[in-house]
Amino acid sequence: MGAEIVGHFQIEGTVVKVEPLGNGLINDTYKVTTAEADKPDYVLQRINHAIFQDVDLLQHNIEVVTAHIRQKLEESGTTDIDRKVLRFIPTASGKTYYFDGTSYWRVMVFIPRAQTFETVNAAYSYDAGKAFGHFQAMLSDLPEQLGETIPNFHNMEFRLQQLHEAVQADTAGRVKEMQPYLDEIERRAAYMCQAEQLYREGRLPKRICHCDTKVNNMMFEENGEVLCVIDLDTVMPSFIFSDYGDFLRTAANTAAEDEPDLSKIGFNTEIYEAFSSGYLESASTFLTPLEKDLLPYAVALFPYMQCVRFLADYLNGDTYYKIQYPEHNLVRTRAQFRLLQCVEAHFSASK
Ligand code: GN1
Ligand code: MG
Repeated sequence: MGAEIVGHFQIEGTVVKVEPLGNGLINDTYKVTTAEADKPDYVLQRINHAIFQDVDLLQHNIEVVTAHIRQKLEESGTTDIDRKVLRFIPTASGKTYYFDGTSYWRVMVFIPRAQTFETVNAAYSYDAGKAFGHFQAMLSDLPEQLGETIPNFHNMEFRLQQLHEAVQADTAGRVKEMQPYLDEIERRAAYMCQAEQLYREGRLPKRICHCDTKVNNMMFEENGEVLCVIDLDTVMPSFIFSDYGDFLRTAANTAAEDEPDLSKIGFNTEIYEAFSSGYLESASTFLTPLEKDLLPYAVALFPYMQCVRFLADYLNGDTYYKIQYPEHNLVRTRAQFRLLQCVEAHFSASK
């Protein structure tokens, strides 16, 4: 099946194998191996069209962003650019995606010998902080305004509204058991929505952000050097908190985002500090004082937002995130809420 799809793209080499790759929660990803040693391997992805409804806009954003970064890297004399920015392969008609009548597909060059991690140490976090700050800095002069590939993606007010709708509908009959979490969420709602409020008052800007800066969306060289940021579907205008906060949500958690044993979950302050100093090193050129002041808010915002999103999906009967077992979204909700409490405990103790 995969090889036939890949045949619609202008790849080099002969496809010998197509096998699943990675563990994203949204798209289906495959590695495409070619026979010839001097030809690249590829990554084939089926775009989750239910979630990314405007694939044309999605791919347009990605093309603009990767071309802009490529140009910046060329101007700065960077070598080995195909390892530092993704390269998408066009189809015969010149588009970077193919529609087979049911699904949308895209193909990019596989970066060999690169690694991704589910957890990182403080040294890698510092480098990752620099890399995400640098990613935002490179995109800060993008001449073109990008569209939102998922409207209101990191809008906290909108995410709460979706949760309220899920509670109203109670499709899966799960609202009653989740009431304690719903109460905890409401208690924090006004604080967590402050970014939207500040934006309306004209005090907080939106910038081009990655919006999915989980640890495993960054590629590292074998020696630990950061290569590039992957998974560009959600690159769009957002508050800078998106990239800063979502990395820490995954990297500074001492356990996985879906850890069932809550006692294993904690906030790793060493990683928090290392990542923050790396991020500020490359992002302080463009951050406003208010953006910098609100970074601790961002650290709490993302476990909170993810808790709200997992809970809404649980209440809706698990229609958005891939799940591996029936209670998976419940376990994820609990784990994110525990992480939020750990973050809150850290910041109230350090006041
Ligand atoms: C999704 O596709 P993946 O696993 O990188 C989600 C993120 C969530 C994350 C939670 C488009 O990312 O927003 O933070 O799961 N992406 C989308 O693990 O909803
Ligand atoms: Mg991913």
